[in-house]
Amino acid sequence: MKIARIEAIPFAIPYRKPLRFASGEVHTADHVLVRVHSDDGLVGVAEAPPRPYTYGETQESIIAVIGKILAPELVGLSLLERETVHARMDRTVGNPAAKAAIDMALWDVLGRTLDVGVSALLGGFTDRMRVSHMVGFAPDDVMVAEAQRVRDTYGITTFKVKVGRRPVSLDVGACRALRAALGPDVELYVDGNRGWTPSEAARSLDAMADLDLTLAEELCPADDVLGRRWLVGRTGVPTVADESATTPAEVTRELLGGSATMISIKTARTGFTTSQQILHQCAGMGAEVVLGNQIDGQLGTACAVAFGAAHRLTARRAGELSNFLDMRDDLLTVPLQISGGELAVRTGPGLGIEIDPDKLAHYRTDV
Ligand code: MUC
Ligand code: MG
Repeated sequence: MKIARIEAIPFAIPYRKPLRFASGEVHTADHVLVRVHSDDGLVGVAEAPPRPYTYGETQESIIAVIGKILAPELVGLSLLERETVHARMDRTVGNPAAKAAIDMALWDVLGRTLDVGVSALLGGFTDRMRVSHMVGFAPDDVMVAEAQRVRDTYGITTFKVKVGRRPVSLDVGACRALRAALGPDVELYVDGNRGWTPSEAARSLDAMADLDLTLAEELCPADDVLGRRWLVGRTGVPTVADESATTPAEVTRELLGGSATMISIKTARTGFTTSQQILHQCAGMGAEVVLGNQIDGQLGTACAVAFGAAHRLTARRAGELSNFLDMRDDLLTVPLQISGGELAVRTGPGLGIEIDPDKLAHYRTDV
């Protein structure tokens, strides 16, 4: 039951269409497959999606930090020594996606070793989540057509609309077009990826006051703590901290400082162990959470739904679990399926998924 070897394998899968948002755009999933091998011959997997514009990580940096720093510290530890695993990883600052993928792959191999599903090990609250779909920047009619297609094909009725452009009327117009086309029964919320100043954010929320937006995520720069606190005091829309709350310490600052009222939990950056820590922090402080998406592929999404369904607080509202639909292909032997607006947790030990060796051979970029 010991960690025998940790691999970090780069792969690249193109998107059908790019996802565009205020802090960047994604055309290809240049991710890293992390495999943790146990000395019993079992293998746990997870994926690390680099988001340079948010955390400074790249595919190359993730491979380097795992290969040169993290893996050598962890090989030889028992799969059950999770506190020691984290104490050793925490000697190195930053690198959230690299650490998160190691953490989740460790849970996967632990589940396989014990012959138990990871979601059951984490909390086992339910076996599925409602899905929220993210709509990126495009002309209004294209955004509307995408939302309608996703609703009609997958039964999804919750949409996160990317905002944060200038002039702000671009996004106000897009949200207005979406509400008009989709009607009152869909849930709409917005994510600015730090694109607006507090005054632009306030003006935009005022201009959209009749659109019944349920949440406003990270509209302003993450470091603009006072500006974001001013915005919270001025709007009735709950404000979600995403890039400003990437660690338990930042979550404390956001909630106690009053610069956000809710927290986005992303397994791609805090794995299962630290996401649970954040979740318990939020539960203790009476703050709601959203299960977010770091533009994950199917493997990352399988991890996210395993976590989200495992806990009451994350399962309460739709999780952001559909970005993989924009990818041309993926690595799993059995693809994830969203239907009736829901995604089910995979059954089977660990994460309940297998990597297709032919697909990996095709998409890996290191051979
Ligand atoms: C989100 O919630 O911001 C966009 C960039 C990123 O890191 O995640 C996505 C979605
Ligand atoms: Mg966000």
